[in-house]
Amino acid sequence: MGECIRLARQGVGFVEPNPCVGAVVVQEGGIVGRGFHSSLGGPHAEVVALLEAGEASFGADLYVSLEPCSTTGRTPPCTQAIMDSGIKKVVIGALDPNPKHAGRAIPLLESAGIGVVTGVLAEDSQRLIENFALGLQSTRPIVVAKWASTLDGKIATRTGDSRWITNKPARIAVHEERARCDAILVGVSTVLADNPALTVRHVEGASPRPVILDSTLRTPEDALVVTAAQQAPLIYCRNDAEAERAKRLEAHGAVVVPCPPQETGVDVHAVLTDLKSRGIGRVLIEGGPRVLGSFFAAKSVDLILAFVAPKILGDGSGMAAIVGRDVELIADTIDCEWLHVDQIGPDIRLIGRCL
Ligand code: AOF
Ligand code: ZN
Repeated sequence: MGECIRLARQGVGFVEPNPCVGAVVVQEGGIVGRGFHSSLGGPHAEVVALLEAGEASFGADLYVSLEPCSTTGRTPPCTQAIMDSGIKKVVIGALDPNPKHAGRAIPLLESAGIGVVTGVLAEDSQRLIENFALGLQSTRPIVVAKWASTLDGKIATRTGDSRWITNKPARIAVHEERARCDAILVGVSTVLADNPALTVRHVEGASPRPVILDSTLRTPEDALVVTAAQQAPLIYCRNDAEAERAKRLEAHGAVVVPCPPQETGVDVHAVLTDLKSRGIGRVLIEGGPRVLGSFFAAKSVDLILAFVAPKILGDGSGMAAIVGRDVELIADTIDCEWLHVDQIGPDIRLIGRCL
C-alpha cells in the first residue's frame, strides 16, 4: 500500500478535481503491475496496473489506495475490470468519499467471489485524497493558472510579440493540459490581440469549452474562439453591457452570461460558480496578465502551470506574466510552493500552488 501511495503522488497537479490513486498487482509476493491515475480523463490506477500485469493478474492480489469506482464516469468502472482480470483479492486503503462510489465496490467484488480487505494504511490513504474530499463540496471548479515566460518573467515584448517563447515540446504539454480541462478561459484583450483558437491540436483529446471574460462585449463575431469552437463559447460580461452586442454574439452560437460588475471587470467568483453549475470541473486560465492577476487576487487559483524558457528579454517594458497588484514589500508577495518541477525540451515546467 505504501508503494500505491508513492505511485499515486505522481498524479498531483494532473488529475484534480479527481483524486490521486495508485495501485499494484501482487503475485506470489512480487509486484507484477504498477499504475497510477496520471491525467484527468485518463485511465484509473487499477486499470493501468492490471494492464501492466497482463495474464499475471490471474489469481493475484490487487492493492489500491482508493476504493475502486463502480459506475461509468469518464472511464468504465474499475470493479468490472477487476472482475474480468481474475484478481482474487482486493486490498483497499481509503473508501471513496464520492457518493457515486462510496462503499459500493466491496459488496460488488465480494459477490463476484473476490476477497476484500479495507483500511490498510488508512490514515496515509485518507491524507492522499484530502483535497479531493474537500473538492466534492466545492461550488467552483479547479482553477489552473497557466503562463509561459522568459527567465525574467515576461510573456511578450513591449510590442506584444510572443511567438514563441517556449519550444514545441512545452507547447505540446500545454495542449495536454487543455485536453484535461473542461473549459479554457481568457480575457477579451487576448482575443483581440492574438485571435487564439484555444483548441486542442498537438495531442489527441477533446477541446475545452472556450470562456471569455469580456465586460463590454468587445469579442468580434468572427473571432476564432467563436468560429472554431466545438462547444458554444461562454462570454461573461457586465450586466450593463449592450444588449445589441449580446444578441449578435448569440446569433453566432455564443452564450452570453451577464454578471455583477466589479472595478476590474466581472466578478471572478460569480464566473466560477456559474462554470461549476454548467458541469465544468477543471478550468485553464490562459491569460492575459490582468485576468491571471484577478484570479490570484480573488484567491481562486488551485494550481499554477508555469513554463519558463531559457531566454532573457531584459527589457523592463516587456509584458509581465501577472499584473494588477500594488506591492511595495516582499512581505506582501503571494507565496507559492512547487508540487512538480521538470524540464520539457529546453524549457522548465513548474506545477505549484499558492500557500
Ligand atoms: C478509481 N481509480 O484511479 C480514480 C478513481 O471521471 P472519472 O471516470 O475519471 O471518475 C472519477 C471518479 O472516480 C472520482 O470522482 C473518484 O470518485 C473516482 N476516482 N477511482 O477506481 C482511480 N482516480
Ligand atoms: Zn476507477
